[in-house]
Amino acid sequence: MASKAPKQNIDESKLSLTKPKTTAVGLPAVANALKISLEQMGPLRSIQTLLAVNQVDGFDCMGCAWPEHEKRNAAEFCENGAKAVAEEATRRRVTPEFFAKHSIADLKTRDDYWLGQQGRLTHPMLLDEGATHYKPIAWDDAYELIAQEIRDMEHPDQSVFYTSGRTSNEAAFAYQLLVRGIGTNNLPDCSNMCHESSGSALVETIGIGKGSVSLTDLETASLIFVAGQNPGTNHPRMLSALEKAKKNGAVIISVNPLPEAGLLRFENPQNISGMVVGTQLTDDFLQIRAGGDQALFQGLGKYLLEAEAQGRKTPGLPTVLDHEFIKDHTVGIDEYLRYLEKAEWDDIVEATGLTLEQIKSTGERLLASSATIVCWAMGLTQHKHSVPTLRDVVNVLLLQGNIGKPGAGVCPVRGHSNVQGDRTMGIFEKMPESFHDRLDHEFQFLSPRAHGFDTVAAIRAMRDGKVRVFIGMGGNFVRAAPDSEVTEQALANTRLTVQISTKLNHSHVSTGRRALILPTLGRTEKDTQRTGDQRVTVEDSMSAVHASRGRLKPASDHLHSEVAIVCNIAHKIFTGSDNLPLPNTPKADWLAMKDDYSIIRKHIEAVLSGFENFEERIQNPGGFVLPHPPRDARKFDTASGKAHFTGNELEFIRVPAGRLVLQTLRSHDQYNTTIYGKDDRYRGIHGGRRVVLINADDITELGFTDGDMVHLISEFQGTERRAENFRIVSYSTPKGCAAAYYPETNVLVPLDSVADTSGTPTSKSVIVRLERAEA
Ligand SMILES: Nc1nc2c(c(=O)[nH]1)N[C@H]1C(S)=C(S)[C@@H](COP(=O)(O)OP(=O)(O)OC[C@H]3O[C@@H](n4cnc5c(=O)[nH]c(N)nc54)[C@H](O)[C@@H]3O)O[C@H]1N2
Ligand SMILES: Nc1nc2c(c(=O)[nH]1)N[C@H]1C(S)=C(S)[C@@H](COP(=O)(O)OP(=O)(O)OC[C@H]3O[C@@H](n4cnc5c(=O)[nH]c(N)nc54)[C@H](O)[C@@H]3O)O[C@H]1N2
Ligand SMILES: [Mo]
Repeated sequence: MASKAPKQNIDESKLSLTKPKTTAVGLPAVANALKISLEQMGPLRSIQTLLAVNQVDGFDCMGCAWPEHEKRNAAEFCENGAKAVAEEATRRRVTPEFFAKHSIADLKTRDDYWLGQQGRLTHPMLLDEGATHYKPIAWDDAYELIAQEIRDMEHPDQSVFYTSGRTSNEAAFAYQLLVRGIGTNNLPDCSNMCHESSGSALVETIGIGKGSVSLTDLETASLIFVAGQNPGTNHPRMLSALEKAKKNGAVIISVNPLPEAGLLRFENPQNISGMVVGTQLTDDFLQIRAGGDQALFQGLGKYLLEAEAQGRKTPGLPTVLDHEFIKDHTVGIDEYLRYLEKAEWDDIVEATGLTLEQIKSTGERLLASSATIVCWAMGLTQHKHSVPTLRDVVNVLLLQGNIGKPGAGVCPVRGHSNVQGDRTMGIFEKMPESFHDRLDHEFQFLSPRAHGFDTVAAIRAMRDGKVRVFIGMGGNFVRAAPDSEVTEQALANTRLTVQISTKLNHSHVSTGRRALILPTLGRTEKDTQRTGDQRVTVEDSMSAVHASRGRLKPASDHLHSEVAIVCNIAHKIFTGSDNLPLPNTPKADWLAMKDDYSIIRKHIEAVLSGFENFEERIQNPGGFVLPHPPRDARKFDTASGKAHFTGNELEFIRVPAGRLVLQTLRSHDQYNTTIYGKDDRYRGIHGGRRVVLINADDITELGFTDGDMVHLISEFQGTERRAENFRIVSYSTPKGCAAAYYPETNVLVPLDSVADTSGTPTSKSVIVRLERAEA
């Protein structure tokens, strides 16, 4: 039997600490995954469900976007994938009776853990203007209400359509068509807060915003950087790939302010010998200061040039630099070299907090490598200077010809399981003209060309009263976005908020004047429409597209699929019998698309290149891999047709005296804003989340001791934001660099503090001071 959901918020007074771990996974992970699965699903459902994860003809794990191998293990899942699945396949339910019992005021006092643990949403619900409780509403009435609000708008840009990254390709494609049919490009998504900096830097330099490596490349690389990423928690299956790479002789360098367990050592629970021995994954750990990565890569570029001047060689090349590649396939090296010359070693050392010897020996690693891959995640994308940082990563790879070569390339490791696919489908506030042209041609209408709002712009527009309707396709906007109080007020300024969700979260209680909850199917569930059982498709971090089919009976008989919800809304708006048709409506048969998702796939095939014979190719168990010109043929879809070296001014964070730079990160027991449990096992934190990890010397210098309770005050351009009652934990992190969990600390991230070019909130560099909390 599934256990009862918690009755209380997390009791932070129960917090306890143990020594941080240096090894990830192994038997404790399996035990922990099973414990959570049994609690949520009971024994039979646990086994049935977990065995179907990532299997051919099973469903795609929603834990992360890491790719599957063609030859799959019987149990192709990891501890945190199992937890993500258990959260969705839980037997607990949030019913109309639940909403009758709990007022909005009551629900607002609950924490993310409590809300998420209540279970799956079962019925569409309406919170009417001025009401204290959600009440059930019929699906048709809910669709009518949305259509009415949209048709009442004075301008299409008064609506905002958010997407989180779990939505299938089919739902995403239909959704963007609905939105563009209404006449706006206001399509902010979680990517704006996540890998947008990667996309910005990669499109500009190599002509495509996606990673250029395959699993085989990773397993055959000779040098792998893992920078700004905690795969032991967030991409555990990546550890198996790193283990293989290691066995094949790769050198692995971890670049991180924190000594993350999974990066150091790994015990593979799916490999019996591994359980006994374990693998030392990291050869060199560079404990870098927050925001020091651009300096590191500039230093590495300088080192390669010095080695070139000394007449040294990269394995397989006559020189250090790959001159043939540089001449045939790149432009802009002179500009890059000018900036490298300007960068001073003293600044590089200060910015990184590393020694010159560490940087030089990393340079030696590059000189010894015939094929280098750089992997990264949020530690590199959520700083003010993230885009230049990633441009400098690309620069270093280009020098030795490490793009479009086996075992080499860029590897931005995506978060949500279909965030990359959603972008391919057109979930983007500024899609290229070529996409619009093909969309218009397929649906015989004129899609709007003016760029829409990204996440931060959408919050500003709502704050300023310019938005009437907010629709969230999954996700938890109010908690994921920066500046929580501002975002909450922004949503309150709208006339209607609609959340299409599987589970209860704070976005259901931070509403506009009226609010709807539209409960939807999850990926584990059977999706039956008029023409029979449907499958959907997803794209992983390495551009492989494949089918996903749920097997479980839906959590309630009243759920509509995401595709059905989109098509029903569109049908009401564009063709509803009581309404006059809008001018310039896409010619699409929304009801047919809802009945048979292969019709949507036909449209996708017509609009997007790379999807030829879509339906046929997803019969293949592994699906198919989308074209990637730099990877496949060293072709670059940039203005010059070549890869671009770029010149970037060296930037780094200068922390004011008496302050710390705070990064907001994930614990082991959470999925973004969903809190699975109270522990961060690898970091030795148990039973609570309101902790701030600080370097021991900083604690003393700031006049505190380990265990003190403090308030965190963020300082930005003369404004202050507060998050109260955090316990100081003395932790191995560079001086000046602190860490605390998201989303508790989102209240500290200023809305206007965003990365240049990409607009991503600077969630990994918030300047804070500490204030003693009264005991
Ligand atoms: N179990 C689980 N899996 C997940 C998620 C989850 O919440 N839970 N979330 C999913 C999503 S959406 C995403 S985007 C990914 C996130 O995956 P990660 O990016 O691994 O997630 P974070 O916890 O934000 O960790 C950031 C890492 O970067 C390091 N870091 C911080 N600042 C810097 C810096 O300036 N330089 C360097 N070199 N390192 C730095 C931090 O110490 C930390 O190790 O995971 C996905 N998978
Ligand atoms: N301070 C700080 N803020 C951050 C970050 C950070 O590192 N620090 N990370 C950022 C990143 S990388 C990301 S990606 C965003 C994440 O932002 P979001 O994607 O908006 O947040 P999630 O917590 O993943 O969303 C969880 C909710 O999604 C719904 N859901 C789950 N599965 C499904 C499904 O299959 N269909 C539908 N329709 N709904 C579903 C459930 O109701 C659940 O409550 O947060 C960002 N915010
Ligand atoms: Mo993400």
